Amino acid sequence: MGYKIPGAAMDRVSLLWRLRRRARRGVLCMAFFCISMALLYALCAENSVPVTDAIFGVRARTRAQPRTHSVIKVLRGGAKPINIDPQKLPGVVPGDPHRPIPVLSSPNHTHEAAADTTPKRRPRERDTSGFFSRLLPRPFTRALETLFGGRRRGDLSGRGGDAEFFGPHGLLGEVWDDEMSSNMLGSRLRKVVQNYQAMNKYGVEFSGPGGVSSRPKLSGPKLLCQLKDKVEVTTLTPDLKPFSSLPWAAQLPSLQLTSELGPYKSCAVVSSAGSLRYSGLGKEIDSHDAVLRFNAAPTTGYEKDVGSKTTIRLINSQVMASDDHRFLSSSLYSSGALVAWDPAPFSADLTQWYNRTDYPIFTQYQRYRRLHPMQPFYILHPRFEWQVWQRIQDNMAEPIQKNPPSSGLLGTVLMMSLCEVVHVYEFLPSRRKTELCHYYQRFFDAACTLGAYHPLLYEKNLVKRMNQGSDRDIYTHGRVRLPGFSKLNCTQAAGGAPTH
Ligand code: NCC
Repeated sequence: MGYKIPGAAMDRVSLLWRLRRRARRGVLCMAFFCISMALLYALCAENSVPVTDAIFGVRARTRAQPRTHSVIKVLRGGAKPINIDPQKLPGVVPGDPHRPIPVLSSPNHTHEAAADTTPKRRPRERDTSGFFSRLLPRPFTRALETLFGGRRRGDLSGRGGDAEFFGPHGLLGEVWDDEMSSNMLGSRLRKVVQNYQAMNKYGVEFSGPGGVSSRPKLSGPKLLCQLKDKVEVTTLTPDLKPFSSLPWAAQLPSLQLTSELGPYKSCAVVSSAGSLRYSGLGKEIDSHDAVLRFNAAPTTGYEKDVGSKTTIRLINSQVMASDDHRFLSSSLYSSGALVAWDPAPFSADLTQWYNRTDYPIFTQYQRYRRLHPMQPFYILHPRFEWQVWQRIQDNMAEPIQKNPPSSGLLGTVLMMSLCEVVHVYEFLPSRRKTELCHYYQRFFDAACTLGAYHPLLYEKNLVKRMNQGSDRDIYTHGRVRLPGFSKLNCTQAAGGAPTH
């Protein structure tokens, strides 16, 4: 007679068996979910779409940083395109203007002040790829890197996250090399820069004698004289067409900025770079006769590093138009004189530009003037931005992005026309170089320092060539010294400069 399992025990066995089967299914489902997530990430990373955006539609960001999902909304026509031009975001791979791809920027970075103060050149490249990366296909290693936190700094600078640009052994070296080229960038950022080089949103027409690569490299003094001779810092006045026939023309200052501001003896231009953090440069910056700052860069809370004096604030039209910056209501913009600029088509006259500004600079200008009629507020003539652009392109061995220079270089040239000597801080990164975009935000993106939309890489080459200070000053203070135009004697130096 066989052993008979009692009914209750039978139920328990089958219950246990069912539970084990469910647990097995659960584990299988979890594994499937994890693998799908990893694959999804791998796909997103390959296509440079932030995975958090792909999954949640939102990405951790700081207040002033444009939202990636708003970019997507703009592309779908779900938001007013006026406020965000996705093509100008630092980490955007341009190409198809209707489908720009945001580049994944490295989400994590610990700020470190370098202890070593000896300027030495570091090795250009480092292979830090691990055991798994050699064994597994790239998408899987990317997924593993993400899951275990390996995909961090240096991602934008390319080579699949292995290259490091800003660290103590970074590709940037100790002091900016004035022959930096887009070929030295990692694959992701190189792609961004090269796409912008090919794109021509503003209809730039430029062909120098003999092609860009055959031009001789000019000495610093010759470059400075070229800049002085060929660039004119002009601002809009009410007598200019089409403004002369517009009812609000009287809001424009009747005199040029250069005849109303300055001359100053010693000036500071404070870039907004993350490397200003923990710099302790505040006192030195404030000791200058005039200080120029950019866009929404604050001083409150950062006095020790960036000082508190603001004589001029140069703002781009995006800042004026974006809700995030509260241009009309924030007290940030109320000290010193304001100077605004907007990217104009290369060959447009003022009327054409007036009807086709990148951002609604004139509407915002009128509104601001009504609220703050006593504050000096100038608008740069768009000719100025393209004259500066031509100086950069003319002196580089490769085609640069066909977009206007960054506010950083525009502000530097503006100050050179007002001051006897100009000190530019952290435009050429010091030993504190970091992927931190701005000293006032927790957002990391190599493009902020190396350029994406703006030809920033080449602007920095030009400034390095013109620098009259020492490499040590750059390394320790991020400080460049440039002479003001009034102090340049160009009759001799400009003699050998090529004429264009
Ligand atoms: O970032 P931004 O510039 O305001 O910085 C001012 C100038 O400082 C120099 N800089 C900045 C950061 C960094 N890591 N390295 C640097 O050398 C640059 O010379 C820069 O011009 C601009 O040029 O107007 C820019 O403005 C921002 C943005 O519009 C404002 O900050 C407001 O949010 C642009 N960013 C985006 O469009 C997202 C930036 O590309 C250029």
